[in-house]
Amino acid sequence: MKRILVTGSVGQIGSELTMALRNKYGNDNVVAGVNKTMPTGELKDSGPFEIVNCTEIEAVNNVVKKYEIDTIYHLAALLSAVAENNPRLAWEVNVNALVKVLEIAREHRCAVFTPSSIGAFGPTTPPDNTPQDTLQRPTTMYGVTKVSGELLCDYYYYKFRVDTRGLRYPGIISYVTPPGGGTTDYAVHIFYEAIKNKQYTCFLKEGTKLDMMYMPDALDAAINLMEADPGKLIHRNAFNVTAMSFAPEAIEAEVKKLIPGFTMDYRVDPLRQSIADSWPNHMDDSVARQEWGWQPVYDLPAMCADMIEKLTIKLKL
Ligand code: AKB
Repeated sequence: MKRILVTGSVGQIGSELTMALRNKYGNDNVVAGVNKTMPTGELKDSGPFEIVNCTEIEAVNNVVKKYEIDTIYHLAALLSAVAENNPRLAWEVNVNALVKVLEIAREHRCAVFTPSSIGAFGPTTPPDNTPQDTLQRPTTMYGVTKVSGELLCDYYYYKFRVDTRGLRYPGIISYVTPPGGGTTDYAVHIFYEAIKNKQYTCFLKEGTKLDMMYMPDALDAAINLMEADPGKLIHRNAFNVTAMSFAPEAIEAEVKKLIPGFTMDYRVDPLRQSIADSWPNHMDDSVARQEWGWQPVYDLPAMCADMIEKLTIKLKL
């Protein structure tokens, strides 16, 4: 049985991925790595957790040794808008901490999962059907850290044979833990406001098309990639993966069908709009489909229906 450490385990993806991994591999085999925010509820009660600041190599080393970890899902990272407001911290967390995790993985022969993002692309990348292997000149600090992370993971595989694997995630939509400071967060906020107030003011402008994915698919993608036959992986790190691509008006129309009377207007946030404008409209994820069988379940209508059902229960409305 695998022995897993999840860093960033109280974050948007980490909180749900830790639980999915505990369900699959056993509660005691999955350690929730936390930094400043302590876990609560099921995440805290269902299995071990440890305070591990990934910028401190000894902290990571101690947890890996204590639990005999063989696989690290390294999710501790700053999202795009936060990174743009604090580029030095973004480099420290998104790159320097990753190097430390990779060094520990090299020493203890751990496999490492690291998420990249659509943010690894830039304005000169082909925006439609963005190929797996293409031009990457991001203009955000977030993007610079994500490209660096992709290259570092490739390097540790080729040079030291560390089993590194990764995905370029699109915006992730979930009703469990809200995202913190991303450019795609509007596609989560819209549901909270639609259910509570039947009104939402969107911070990206009409026509801003971006790739998105519902959380169950994002969790399956990470776990299935880590379970994939290594002999079939040519790319290893930074697979394009997407499940849907839409602009704000398309999700508005879908939400309206389920919550009659819902309205949306726009107040554009210049920072997040400029970040979104530098990202692709829609990635080609056929390489992930070929190499390890990537196949999302949720499209826009299915995601909206499930979000509204689950969030209404969560908000007790
Ligand atoms: C963000 O908006 O920063 C993230 C991402 C697409 O990487 N959700």
